[in-house]
Amino acid sequence: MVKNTATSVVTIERFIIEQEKLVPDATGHLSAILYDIALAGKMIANKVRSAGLADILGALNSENVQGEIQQKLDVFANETIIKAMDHTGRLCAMASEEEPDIIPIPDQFKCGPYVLLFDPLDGSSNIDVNVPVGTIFSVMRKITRGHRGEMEDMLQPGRRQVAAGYIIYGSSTMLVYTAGQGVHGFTLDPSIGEFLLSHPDIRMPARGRYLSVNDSYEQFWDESVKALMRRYRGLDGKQKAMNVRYVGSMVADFHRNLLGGGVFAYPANSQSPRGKLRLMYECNPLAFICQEAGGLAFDGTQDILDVQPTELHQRSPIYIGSREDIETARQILAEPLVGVA
Ligand code: P6P
Repeated sequence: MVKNTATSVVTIERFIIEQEKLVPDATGHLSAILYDIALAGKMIANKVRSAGLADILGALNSENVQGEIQQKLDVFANETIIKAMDHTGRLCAMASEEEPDIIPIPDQFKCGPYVLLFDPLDGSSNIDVNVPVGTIFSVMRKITRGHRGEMEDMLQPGRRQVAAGYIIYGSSTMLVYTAGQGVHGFTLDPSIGEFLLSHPDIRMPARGRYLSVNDSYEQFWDESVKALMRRYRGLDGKQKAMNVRYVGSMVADFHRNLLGGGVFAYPANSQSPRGKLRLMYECNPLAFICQEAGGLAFDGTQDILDVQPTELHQRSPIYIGSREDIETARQILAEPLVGVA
């Protein structure tokens, strides 16, 4: 008798097709975008893994639109994603953290019904010291008339995202995404070059163990933020102290909190009144994932996903993570502080 050798191995391709069947009017464009991003992720992972050997570590003598020194891997990751996506006929435009304006689809290629926004390599200043970095992406439908994507197609509130995800180049390479039907994680098996389903239907614990914040900015926070951090640290006696874990790479900090529960906070401060992190391709995609996993994300006054963007590279304060911990932030940041003028 032939032994059933079928394995329970589920590749990301198979999973995406199964998910597509849940959407009656699916055209296959979004599924194809997700495959293509997975391919780009494998190519970037390959370079990140060997960065210490190839001549691809270190900085270029160039700055990106954020005024940040570009790392060689930043530019490689940016170009890899653009080349993987610009000819497929799924997108009408792209936007990247590394590029000042929207990236049009070359004339020789067809345009499609979606836009892609991405941070090709978030946390890249950590590359040379082998700290995990990540690619973050966000997909929305085109809303303007005509074939070509326009800025208005990009500047939609995060609630309009149809898919979002990240690839974390850590101890293993993982792709985590949502298309509105839960959050699912895939681990790259380098021996076969496939992302395999390893974390189906991720749910974020309602209350977290970890607090991720760079408190070297404490002197610049307003009093309500200081009160919130005292609460998280158990210093006002109202809750158990959270463990502080701060990698300085948002994808790494977020991923740990997604799986283990916790809060990542990058508050506004007097030096950076709108915080540091970018709304369109850091805060929005991670907020969509977080919400789909049962968590919350807000900017200190409103849900991140409700913010109406006005600029492609605008920054936003962010408090993102376990639902109950973010509700605590809402309460404390909304309270008029007693005894403070
Ligand atoms: P700071 C990396 O540069 C990044 O954009 C995020 O990945 C990270 O969470 C944050 O900045 C770290 O910023 O000011 O704490 O170094």
